[in-house]
Amino acid sequence: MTADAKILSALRGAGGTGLSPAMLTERTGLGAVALARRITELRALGYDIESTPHLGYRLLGSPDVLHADDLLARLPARRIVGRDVQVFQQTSSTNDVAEKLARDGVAEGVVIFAETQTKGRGRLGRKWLSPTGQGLWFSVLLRPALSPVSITQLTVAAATAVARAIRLETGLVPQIKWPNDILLGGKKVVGILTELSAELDRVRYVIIGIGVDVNVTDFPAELRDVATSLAAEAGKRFLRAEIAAAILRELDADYARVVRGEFAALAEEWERQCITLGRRVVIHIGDRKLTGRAEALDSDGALLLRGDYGHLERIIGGDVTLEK
Ligand code: BT5
Repeated sequence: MTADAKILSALRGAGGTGLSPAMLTERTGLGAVALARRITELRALGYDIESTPHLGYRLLGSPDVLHADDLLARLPARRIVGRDVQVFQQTSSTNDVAEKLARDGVAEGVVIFAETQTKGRGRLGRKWLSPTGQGLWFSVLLRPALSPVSITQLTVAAATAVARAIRLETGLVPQIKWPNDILLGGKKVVGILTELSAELDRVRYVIIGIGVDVNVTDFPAELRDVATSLAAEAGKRFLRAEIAAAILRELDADYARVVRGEFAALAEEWERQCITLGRRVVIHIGDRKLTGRAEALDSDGALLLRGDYGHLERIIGGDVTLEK
């Protein structure tokens, strides 16, 4: 842990009680001079750190900025997802940054955030809007020992984890639309883009890119009817670092479940929140158009579609429209 992460984590742990300079020095292992310097820097970043002779240091407020040390300080000690966190002010796409790290041989678990993306993307080259400072635009690098056909398990795990984190942090009740959308009130609030590099029977790495509209208030006209944000649904803004940390904690837990082979339990939680299953759907896959009833997930995370003539088809990707 970096010095800033240690300070923030110690202060957060102490809550309203505060910590004397001596205790903070002891908890962080920093000397008094270094500690004072770091506190000045953190205040300059917008952290409201009070210091009084009586209560010592207290963290009264955090700014709505993404700061790698702050995010690290909010994560559990033992973890894979969020092992390392990097924050960029601007990138083309966080998936591109993560991919470069993957090719350089960086270990799994690193998470790349950007305050904005100039080329945020969805599936099939679609654009992903990433307004500065208003959402969470990030990518997680993973190296699971899964076969390429099972990779949809990770998209399902990611959607389940993000939906759970949103529920826990905001009280809102998200719905999942197979394979990669999370909706609130029928509008998209999260998009997930899973990209992988694989050989025939072995995954080299997977990058899970996640976009969460946290405090986006002003969507462009073409998205207004289809997109929403946590703030718009809850009627109040959220501190992005809190939502981010909750998502990383849940992602870490669910990634561990997939790696341990406990996908079935995860899929049950997913199915309870899924609005696709049991519905008549139209699925576009490239030029193909399929219609039928979305019946279930299979053990790899693929969607089983019961076609109009009774046959069962296994779908691993595509654009789903729910029929009324
Ligand atoms: C997705 O694609 O939903 C995957 C989006 C993944 C975005 C993350 S952000 C971090 C990482 N870095 C990236 O470059 N990407 C990932 P798809 O299912 O194809 O949906 C794309 C469609 O969603 C667009 O065509 C728009 O209609 C809509 N859309 C674009 N921006 C949006 C936003 N901010 N909120 C809600 N909907 C949006």
